[in-house]
Amino acid sequence: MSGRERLSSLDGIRAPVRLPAYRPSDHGVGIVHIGCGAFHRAHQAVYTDDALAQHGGDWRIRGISLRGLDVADALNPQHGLYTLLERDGEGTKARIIGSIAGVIAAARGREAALAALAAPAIRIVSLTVTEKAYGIDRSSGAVMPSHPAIAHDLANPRSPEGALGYIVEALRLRREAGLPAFTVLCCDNLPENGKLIRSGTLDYARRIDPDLARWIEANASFPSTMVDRITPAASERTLVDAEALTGFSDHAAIETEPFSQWVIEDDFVAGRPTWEIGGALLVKDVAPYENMKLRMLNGTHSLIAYAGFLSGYRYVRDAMASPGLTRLVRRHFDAAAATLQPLEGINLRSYAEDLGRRFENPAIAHETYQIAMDGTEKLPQRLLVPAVSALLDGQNIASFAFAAASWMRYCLGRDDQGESYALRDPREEDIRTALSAASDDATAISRALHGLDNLFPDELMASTDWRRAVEMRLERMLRFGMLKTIEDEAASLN
Ligand code: CS2
Repeated sequence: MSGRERLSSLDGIRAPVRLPAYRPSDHGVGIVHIGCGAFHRAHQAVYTDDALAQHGGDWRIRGISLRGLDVADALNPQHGLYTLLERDGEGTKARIIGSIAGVIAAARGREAALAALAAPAIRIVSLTVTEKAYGIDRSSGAVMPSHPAIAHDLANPRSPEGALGYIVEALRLRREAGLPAFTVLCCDNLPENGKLIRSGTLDYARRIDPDLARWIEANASFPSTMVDRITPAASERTLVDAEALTGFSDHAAIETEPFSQWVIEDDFVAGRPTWEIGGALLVKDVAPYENMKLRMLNGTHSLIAYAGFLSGYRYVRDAMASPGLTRLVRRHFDAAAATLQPLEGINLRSYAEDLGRRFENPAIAHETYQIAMDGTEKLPQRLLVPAVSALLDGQNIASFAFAAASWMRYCLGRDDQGESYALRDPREEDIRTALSAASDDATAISRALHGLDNLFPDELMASTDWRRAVEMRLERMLRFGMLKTIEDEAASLN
């Protein structure tokens, strides 16, 4: 870091840097956000910044980091201020966001985190903690007692560590204090995320205190949301550019693309900021938007991540410069779109074209390895459930099979040059155990990975067409390498 003064007020920052059009300290906190990573700062905090500028209100955000101290240590000395860089081929625009009031690192102060959640002014608790953090079984909606945070919190409900544990303990404290409940707003990329968190929260609460569970059911709400903005992890370059543009050193700067979308189920028990000011869409049913985004954007992202990483493409934009892989990307957009219901006001063809352009954004360095992380948490909603729908509707399953085979190839943990890498998946151990019992041919690998508990839907497990489609591709990947397999698969589309 340079010797420049640290960002900590709005004084001395000049156009073209955009400043909050309100005085942050004039507004109280109304939201607690759990998981204040780059995505939250590029997305919900920005919509809240827009709403505060237009309509005011006590809607600033207090962050809680469940793990780690970095975000709190970066943001607190800056009074929550940070620089958002929006990048595309035309250049980089900087904006200072003022909606975050500060961040509590739970690792340093569980009491402070619970007090923040139980504060009378809090009306919304939103979350971006990643798919794996919840510990909810997707098919039953119950919590998984073997999940580390759930196991800990069920045994120690008054001193929680996980997201659900914090929410339920905070709601217990509120009920005890005669305070109203709050809206729980999940902003992670999970299908029908509100419903899922609701059922996990209620199941967890029931195991501790059935009466509390009934109170939560009657008083809290859990709207679903679809969130979208491609936000790579901040890099040294992010910080250097933020400093050059603002004149201040900023340890919490982040970078993102110009595009942003937020679709929210309008079901809030105690009000909400006017997020529509920043373009959020408030609707009755988020599911069709969520499916579109998870299947077309995230599904294709995962395909690019596995096939691209194994082809030596470090960033999504590099993968998009490969003619073979882009053909497969476009095929995937079509295959995913074919599994969706029509959505009023949305043309899926133009949505796909926009996605292609977003993935190509030359100014966004989004690592394939970052997206490849946590595959077992991402595959079902992104690739496997739509594959079932394609299979049952007699549509072409090739693209889903190609993506699943790429993930399997990735699970081997070494690339075509023999270099090894960490899988970074919460089920890494299960994957390793399954593979170590299998021989190294495609059929055995595919059988072992299909056999992982609770991952592949039954319809795919039982389909010889599906299994053959995956195995055949995996076999080519093993024999000829990823680059050649992509070229051949793309050529076969002619
Ligand atoms: C990505 C998402 O890392 C990933 O798994 O697919 O983070 C993606 O960039 C966002 O959902 C875009 O809104």
